Amino acid sequence: MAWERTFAMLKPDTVQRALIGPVLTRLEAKGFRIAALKLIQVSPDQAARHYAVHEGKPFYQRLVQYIRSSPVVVLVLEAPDAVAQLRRYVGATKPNEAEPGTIRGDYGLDISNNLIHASDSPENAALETAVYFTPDEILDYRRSADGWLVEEQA
Ligand code: FUP
Repeated sequence: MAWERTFAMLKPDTVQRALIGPVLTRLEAKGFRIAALKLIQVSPDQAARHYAVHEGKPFYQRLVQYIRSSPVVVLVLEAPDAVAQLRRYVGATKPNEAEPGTIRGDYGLDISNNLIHASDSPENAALETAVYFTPDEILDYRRSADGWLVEEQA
Protein backbone atom coordinates (compact mmCIF):
# COMPACT_ATOMS: atom_id res chain seq x y z
CA MET A 1 0.00 0.00 0.00
CA ALA A 2 1.48 3.32 -1.08
CA TRP A 3 1.97 6.10 1.43
CA GLU A 4 -0.44 8.98 0.93
CA ARG A 5 -1.15 12.32 2.55
CA THR A 6 -4.21 13.49 4.39
CA PHE A 7 -5.27 16.69 6.11
CA ALA A 8 -6.40 17.01 9.73
CA MET A 9 -7.42 19.82 12.05
CA LEU A 10 -7.46 19.74 15.85
CA LYS A 11 -10.54 21.84 16.40
CA PRO A 12 -11.22 24.65 18.92
CA ASP A 13 -12.49 22.28 21.62
CA THR A 14 -9.25 20.25 21.48
CA VAL A 15 -7.16 23.41 21.88
CA GLN A 16 -9.36 24.86 24.64
CA ARG A 17 -9.56 21.57 26.57
CA ALA A 18 -5.74 21.28 26.49
CA LEU A 19 -5.95 18.05 24.50
CA ILE A 20 -3.51 18.97 21.70
CA GLY A 21 -0.81 16.83 23.33
CA PRO A 22 -2.93 13.71 23.97
CA VAL A 23 -4.42 13.78 20.46
CA LEU A 24 -1.03 14.31 18.79
CA THR A 25 0.40 11.52 20.94
CA ARG A 26 -2.25 9.14 19.63
CA LEU A 27 -1.69 10.17 16.01
CA GLU A 28 2.07 9.66 16.38
CA ALA A 29 1.65 6.39 18.27
CA LYS A 30 -0.59 5.02 15.53
CA GLY A 31 2.25 5.71 13.11
CA PHE A 32 1.19 8.79 11.18
CA ARG A 33 4.17 10.86 10.03
CA ILE A 34 3.66 14.60 10.50
CA ALA A 35 4.55 16.36 7.24
CA ALA A 36 3.24 19.78 8.35
CA LEU A 37 1.89 21.26 11.56
CA LYS A 38 0.93 24.73 12.79
CA LEU A 39 -1.29 26.61 15.24
CA ILE A 40 -3.46 29.14 13.42
CA GLN A 41 -6.50 31.35 13.71
CA VAL A 42 -8.81 30.36 10.82
CA SER A 43 -9.74 33.37 8.66
CA PRO A 44 -13.29 33.95 7.32
CA ASP A 45 -12.02 33.09 3.83
CA GLN A 46 -10.40 29.84 4.98
CA ALA A 47 -13.55 28.83 6.90
CA ALA A 48 -15.70 29.46 3.81
CA ARG A 49 -13.36 27.44 1.58
CA HIS A 50 -13.03 24.57 4.05
CA TYR A 51 -16.79 24.24 4.62
CA ALA A 52 -18.01 25.19 1.11
CA VAL A 53 -19.57 21.72 0.80
CA HIS A 54 -21.83 22.46 3.79
CA GLU A 55 -22.96 25.94 2.65
CA GLY A 56 -26.74 26.28 2.91
CA LYS A 57 -27.11 23.51 5.49
CA PRO A 58 -28.82 24.40 8.79
CA PHE A 59 -25.62 23.99 10.80
CA TYR A 60 -23.36 25.94 8.38
CA GLN A 61 -23.28 29.29 10.24
CA ARG A 62 -22.66 27.57 13.56
CA LEU A 63 -19.89 25.51 11.97
CA VAL A 64 -18.07 28.56 10.61
CA GLN A 65 -18.52 30.46 13.88
CA TYR A 66 -17.23 27.47 15.86
CA ILE A 67 -14.15 26.84 13.72
CA ARG A 68 -13.14 30.51 14.19
CA SER A 69 -13.87 30.59 17.94
CA SER A 70 -10.32 29.66 18.99
CA PRO A 71 -6.95 28.87 17.42
CA VAL A 72 -6.78 25.41 15.86
CA VAL A 73 -3.94 23.07 14.88
CA VAL A 74 -3.69 22.11 11.21
CA LEU A 75 -1.73 19.08 10.10
CA VAL A 76 -0.69 17.14 7.07
CA LEU A 77 -0.27 13.47 7.97
CA GLU A 78 1.27 10.62 5.99
CA ALA A 79 0.75 6.86 6.17
CA PRO A 80 -0.14 3.99 3.89
CA ASP A 81 -3.84 4.55 3.03
CA ALA A 82 -3.72 7.64 5.26
CA VAL A 83 -7.16 9.05 4.40
CA ALA A 84 -9.09 5.91 5.32
CA GLN A 85 -6.82 5.03 8.25
CA LEU A 86 -7.27 8.46 9.83
CA ARG A 87 -11.06 8.51 9.28
CA ARG A 88 -11.32 5.17 11.09
CA TYR A 89 -9.12 6.40 13.91
CA VAL A 90 -11.09 9.68 14.28
CA GLY A 91 -14.46 7.88 14.58
CA ALA A 92 -18.00 8.67 13.49
CA THR A 93 -19.37 12.22 13.34
CA LYS A 94 -22.22 11.50 15.74
CA PRO A 95 -20.91 11.10 19.29
CA ASN A 96 -23.17 8.15 20.09
CA GLU A 97 -21.82 6.32 17.02
CA ALA A 98 -18.10 7.01 17.60
CA GLU A 99 -16.62 3.76 18.88
CA PRO A 100 -14.52 3.66 22.05
CA GLY A 101 -10.89 3.59 20.98
CA THR A 102 -11.42 6.30 18.39
CA ILE A 103 -10.44 9.90 19.16
CA ARG A 104 -14.03 11.13 19.10
CA GLY A 105 -15.26 8.02 20.92
CA ASP A 106 -12.77 8.47 23.73
CA TYR A 107 -12.79 12.26 24.15
CA GLY A 108 -16.08 13.69 22.85
CA LEU A 109 -19.78 13.99 23.64
CA ASP A 110 -21.05 16.43 21.01
CA ILE A 111 -21.58 16.49 17.21
CA SER A 112 -20.13 19.99 16.83
CA ASN A 113 -17.37 19.90 19.44
CA ASN A 114 -15.97 16.70 17.96
CA LEU A 115 -12.26 17.40 18.45
CA ILE A 116 -10.80 16.68 15.04
CA HIS A 117 -11.50 17.02 11.35
CA ALA A 118 -10.06 14.51 8.89
CA SER A 119 -10.42 14.66 5.11
CA ASP A 120 -12.82 12.12 3.62
CA SER A 121 -11.02 11.51 0.28
CA PRO A 122 -7.58 12.09 -1.24
CA GLU A 123 -9.12 14.80 -3.46
CA ASN A 124 -10.55 16.67 -0.46
CA ALA A 125 -7.29 16.17 1.42
CA ALA A 126 -5.46 18.02 -1.37
CA LEU A 127 -8.10 20.78 -1.48
CA GLU A 128 -8.18 21.27 2.29
CA THR A 129 -4.38 21.16 2.56
CA ALA A 130 -4.21 23.99 0.01
CA VAL A 131 -6.58 26.10 2.15
CA TYR A 132 -4.12 26.09 5.05
CA PHE A 133 -0.63 25.34 3.73
CA THR A 134 1.70 26.53 1.01
CA PRO A 135 3.64 23.71 -0.72
CA ASP A 136 6.93 24.74 0.93
CA GLU A 137 5.41 24.19 4.40
CA ILE A 138 4.91 20.46 3.71
CA LEU A 139 8.11 18.55 4.41
CA ASP A 140 9.21 15.45 2.57
CA TYR A 141 11.29 13.24 4.88
CA ARG A 142 11.60 9.72 6.25
CA ARG A 143 11.81 8.53 9.86
CA SER A 144 14.09 5.68 10.77
CA ALA A 145 11.09 3.85 12.32
CA ASP A 146 9.02 3.96 9.12
CA GLY A 147 10.47 0.63 8.03
CA TRP A 148 9.38 -0.89 11.39
CA LEU A 149 5.83 0.43 11.02
CA VAL A 150 5.24 -1.10 7.60
CA GLU A 151 7.44 -3.41 5.60
CA GLU A 152 7.09 -1.39 2.44
CA GLN A 153 9.22 1.74 2.66
CA ALA A 154 7.58 5.14 2.23
P1 FUP B 1 -16.98 14.65 9.57
O1 FUP B 1 -16.50 14.29 8.20
O2 FUP B 1 -17.18 13.44 10.46
O3 FUP B 1 -16.14 15.70 10.25
O4 FUP B 1 -18.43 15.25 9.40
P2 FUP B 1 -19.09 16.12 8.23
O5 FUP B 1 -18.10 16.48 7.17
O6 FUP B 1 -20.36 15.43 7.84
O7 FUP B 1 -19.50 17.43 9.01
C1 FUP B 1 -18.55 18.45 9.24
C2 FUP B 1 -18.83 19.04 10.58
O8 FUP B 1 -20.15 19.59 10.62
C3 FUP B 1 -18.79 18.02 11.71
F1 FUP B 1 -17.58 17.95 12.24
C4 FUP B 1 -19.80 18.52 12.68
C5 FUP B 1 -20.71 19.41 11.89
N1 FUP B 1 -22.05 18.85 11.76
C6 FUP B 1 -23.05 19.33 12.56
O9 FUP B 1 -22.79 20.20 13.40
N2 FUP B 1 -24.31 18.84 12.39
C7 FUP B 1 -24.60 17.87 11.48
O10 FUP B 1 -25.78 17.45 11.37
C8 FUP B 1 -23.56 17.38 10.67
C9 FUP B 1 -22.31 17.89 10.82
